[in-house]
Amino acid sequence: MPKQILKFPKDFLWGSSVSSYQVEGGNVICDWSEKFPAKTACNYYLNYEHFFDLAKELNQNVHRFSLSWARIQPAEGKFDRKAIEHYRKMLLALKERDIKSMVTIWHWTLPLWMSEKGGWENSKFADYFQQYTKFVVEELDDLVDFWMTTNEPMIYTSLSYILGKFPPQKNNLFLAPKVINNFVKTHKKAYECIHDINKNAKVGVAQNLSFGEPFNNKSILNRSVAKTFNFFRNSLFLELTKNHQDFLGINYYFHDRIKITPFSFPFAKIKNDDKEVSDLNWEIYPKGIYHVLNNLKKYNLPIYITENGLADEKDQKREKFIKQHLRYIHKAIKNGADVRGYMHWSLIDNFEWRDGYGPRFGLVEMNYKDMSTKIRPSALEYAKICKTGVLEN
Ligand code: IFM
Repeated sequence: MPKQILKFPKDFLWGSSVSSYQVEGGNVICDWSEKFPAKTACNYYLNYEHFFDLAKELNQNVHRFSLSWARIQPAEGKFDRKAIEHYRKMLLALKERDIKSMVTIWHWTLPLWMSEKGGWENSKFADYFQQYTKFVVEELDDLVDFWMTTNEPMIYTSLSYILGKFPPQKNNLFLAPKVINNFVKTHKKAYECIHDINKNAKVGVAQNLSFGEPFNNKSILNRSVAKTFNFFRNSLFLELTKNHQDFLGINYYFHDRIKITPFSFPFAKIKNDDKEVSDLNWEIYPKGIYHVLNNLKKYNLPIYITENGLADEKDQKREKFIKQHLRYIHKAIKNGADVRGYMHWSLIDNFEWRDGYGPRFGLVEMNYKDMSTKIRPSALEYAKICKTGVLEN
């Protein structure tokens, strides 16, 4: 394609995302910590001013981070004032730097007491979550620009209850409907609770959406299996919660080509082209974000890309990755998708769950030995776009 100058809307938000367990450190005790301890992680809990300075230096005007339920409510009925005051300080530090805040109330880790009660399988989960939400929103709302109740409900359900990879490590497909139903109930209840406290609050969920397409477009069977895949993977949660979202938070990483063979039917095999991949072997498919965004136009809601990124230790692919995704986001905007912001995953290298500290997702490199940080060259390129709102591609 010839070189183009693409201008993003005037008030477009530019930034990056992190989550508490992946960056904070401080040996927090939760359902992950015994088997998969993050230890000191990036020491972000104590060193947040340094990371916010880096975000500012990189011209970012929005920062997405999450609260640690385990720190804020270490025991049932017990809220820790020190922890909540700490998060107030963080929010004030963002305000001082003129960086908007997007706060995820729950990003994948549970306090031990909640997981001992069965976590997301507990039929009263939404009530427990509402108590926690009420507390944090009453304490922090005056400083928060956007709330997100939860992160990637469908991915969590699949990794924790179907594939058995994340705590509580269950392999039971039959538990999935119960967990998804609890996510829907929990989100709706939290949404209402936030709006009872502040009727003008902006509330969403970070949803990980994939662009799923049939491997063989000519086959009716393949097309209908791909449609079913898309329904469960991308639409189900959205459809069930669409009246309880003020904006759509979209995490985009994946493109799936759905292939069926006589041996795989009725289940589809996911087959990718894998032409270009990240360090985690995830296919890089920027065009998919365009299709994902186009499919969201029907909801008539503002859209924020709340995650998009890749593991790329040598920083050889990140600049191109960002620019190509932005190009397709721009195209989707031109085509009517109301996209209002982009948050790269991630500001800094961090604890990539079961993959530990190997994968490097950061715009900023983290040296875990001496805890020093180094801005990667791609981050400087992204910073130019953040500053001007213009992509020269
Ligand atoms: O690191 C995760 C994040 O916690 C949720 N979304 C995907 C990221 C990359 O795997």
